[in-house]
Amino acid sequence: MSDKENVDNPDESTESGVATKSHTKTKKPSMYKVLLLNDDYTPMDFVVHVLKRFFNKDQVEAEKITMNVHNQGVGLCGIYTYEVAETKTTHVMDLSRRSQHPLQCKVEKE
Ligand code: TYC
Repeated sequence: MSDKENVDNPDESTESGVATKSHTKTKKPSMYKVLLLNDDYTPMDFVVHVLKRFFNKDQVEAEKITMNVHNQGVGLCGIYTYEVAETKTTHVMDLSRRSQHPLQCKVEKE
């Protein structure tokens, strides 16, 4: 807490006695995990494509995450602020539905 105080007036020795704003809000936003869930029907290649397109993974990383989901039932795509996590999840679910794959994606508070 103390390291977040007086960030707009770091040198208190120069204080004039006139009140200035001394407490800047620096609260970090809550972060949210985007998770992919396994199913028996979505092709591996589609999952890899989703991870590259929406989560900026390269081929090798996308294949690793896909196998992780396939073997463990769930896998981490990334950790984002709430709006970014929800938007990415919506994009994944939209493309999955339009492609007629049952792939599920969900947001979980970190
Ligand atoms: N289990 C799927 C299959 O065998 C592959 C798959 C991987 C599906 C990851 C969903 O999130 C997923 N074709």
